[in-house]
Amino acid sequence: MVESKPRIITIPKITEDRGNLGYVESGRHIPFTIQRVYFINDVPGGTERGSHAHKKLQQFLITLSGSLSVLLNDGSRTEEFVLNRSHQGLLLPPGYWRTLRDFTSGAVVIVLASEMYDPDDYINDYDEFLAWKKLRTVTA
Ligand code: T46
Repeated sequence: MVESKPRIITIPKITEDRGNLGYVESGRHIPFTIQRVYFINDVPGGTERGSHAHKKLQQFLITLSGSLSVLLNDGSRTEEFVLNRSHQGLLLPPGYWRTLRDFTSGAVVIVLASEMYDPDDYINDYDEFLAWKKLRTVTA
């Protein structure tokens, strides 16, 4: 089942004198099978990333180092999530216009994704996104 609301999920962290280890299992900690992993790093100060929505893709974002903000807009309201803990991640369902910003120097975010990379899954225009949301509400 595809969850409809974004939420923070705490993942297991094994803390030892020799350091920490965190892990994520498909179906146990996140509600999808991981098909792809990508990461974002070396983001210059003041840069924004994202500014698009996905029709189908589910993602789980974990900030391994540093901090960043994720703004999620559902077509009517915007919610902000600050990601700054490596043992917590943001479950990001499809159907949200996302903006990533306020990357601190050295921030690294790893993203676990439910699908392979598919440019056709992206909505890159905000008005198109609103129209797509409206259509979904009518047909749901
Ligand atoms: C998202 C946010 C959080 C690939 O070739 N394969 C991939 O798996 C990805 C994710 C990207 N790319 C290429 C496509 C572009 O030429 O890498 C380039 C940069 O991608 P993009 O401009 O989409 O990067 P962001 O940071 O704006 O968005 C990414 C994800 O694409 C998107 O799904 O939700 O991170």
